[in-house]
Formats: sequence, C-alpha cells, structure tokens
Amino acid sequence: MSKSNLNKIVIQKGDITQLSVDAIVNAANNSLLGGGGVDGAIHMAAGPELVEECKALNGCKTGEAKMTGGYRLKARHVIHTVGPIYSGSPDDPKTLARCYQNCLQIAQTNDIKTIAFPAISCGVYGYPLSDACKIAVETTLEMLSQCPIIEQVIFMLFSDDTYSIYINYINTMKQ
Ligand code: AR6
Repeated sequence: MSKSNLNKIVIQKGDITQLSVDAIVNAANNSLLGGGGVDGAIHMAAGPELVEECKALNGCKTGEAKMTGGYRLKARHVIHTVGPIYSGSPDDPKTLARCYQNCLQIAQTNDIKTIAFPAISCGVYGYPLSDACKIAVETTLEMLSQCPIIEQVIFMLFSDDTYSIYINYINTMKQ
C-alpha cells in the first residue's frame, strides 16, 4: 500500500454534522430512513428534507453507498453507506472496505474534493475499533491513488477512544 497520500488524511475529534466539507458520510441502515447514532444526528441537523429525498432512494444494500443533498447542513452533500453488523465472519472486513471504496468512488465521480467519514459500523453495529480503523485508513489510501479529485479526507471521531486509536495508527504509519 502506498503511503504517498497520507498527507491528505486528517484525524479530528468532534461532531461530523458541524463540518463545512463537500460531503459528509452517514453510517446509515438499509432503509436510509434515519436511525440513532451519527445517522440520527445527521438527519436532525439536515432537517426533514433529507428523509424526503432518502425515501425516493429505495434503501441501500450493505456495503453500498448513495448520495443526497445536505440541506441545512454546512456540507453540500451526504453520502449514505451501510456498514456491516459485526459478526466475526471473513466477509466483515471486505464489506466494511467496500463502504469506504464506494463512498470515495462517488466522491471522485461528483467532483467532491473534501469528504468526512465517521467510524462506520463502530457504534451500534459493534465493529472492533482497531480493526475498523485499519480498514478505513488502508482502504482510503488505496482509493486516493485512483481518485485524484479528492484533496482531503477527514476521519471525524466522536469518542476519545476512537480518536486515539486513529491518531496512534496514523502516527505509526508516518514513522
Ligand atoms: N459525529 C461523528 N461521529 C458520531 C456522531 C457524530 N455526530 N454521533 C455518533 N458518532 P453508529 P453504526 C460515532 O452507531 O455502528 C444507526 O442507528 C459513534 O460514536 O452511529 O454504523 C443507523 O441507523 C461511532 O463511533 O453507526 C444504523 O441502524 C460511529 O459514529 C446503525 O446505527 C458509528 O456509530 C449503524 O450503526
């Protein structure tokens, strides 16, 4: 894996709904009609227009991604993806990687230069944080080499423990 795009990755702690980026990623469920966690926060901040647009999308399969407007968010777009519910199966890492691949592919296709991800599947869906962090960062680095449009990828982490896992992993990679 090439580390040449590590300088495009930023690790931050806080609320993804407050970011002024071209797109924020939502860790949604298959219905795309809202839920708890980051999904609930994004729908709350975007306003009811977001669920109206989502209703027309007919849901989203696990590992896939779909884009909507950002409405009352500072972000212009929301890219909704559905992470795997962690089960310990060998498919889990592949499915989680596909979430990052599909979101970044949508970004590249839609001229999205700045994008922010939450820790997909790391809340209700129970993915072990260190494993999910490694998949998020490595998949993003692989994709960035094929997605020249994307200038910055922010990993926006909500909890102290998730933030320190990402920071420590990135620092190890930079050594
Ligand atoms: N900004 C950034 N990260 C956040 C925020 C926020 N405002 N709020 C929570 N997180 P989760 P999942 C973090 O459970 O595991 C929903 O109900 C949180 O600390 O939101 O993919 C959906 O509708 C955690 O690290 O998503 C689905 O049913 C991370 O976001 C289901 O949960 C993801 O936690 C998806 O579960």
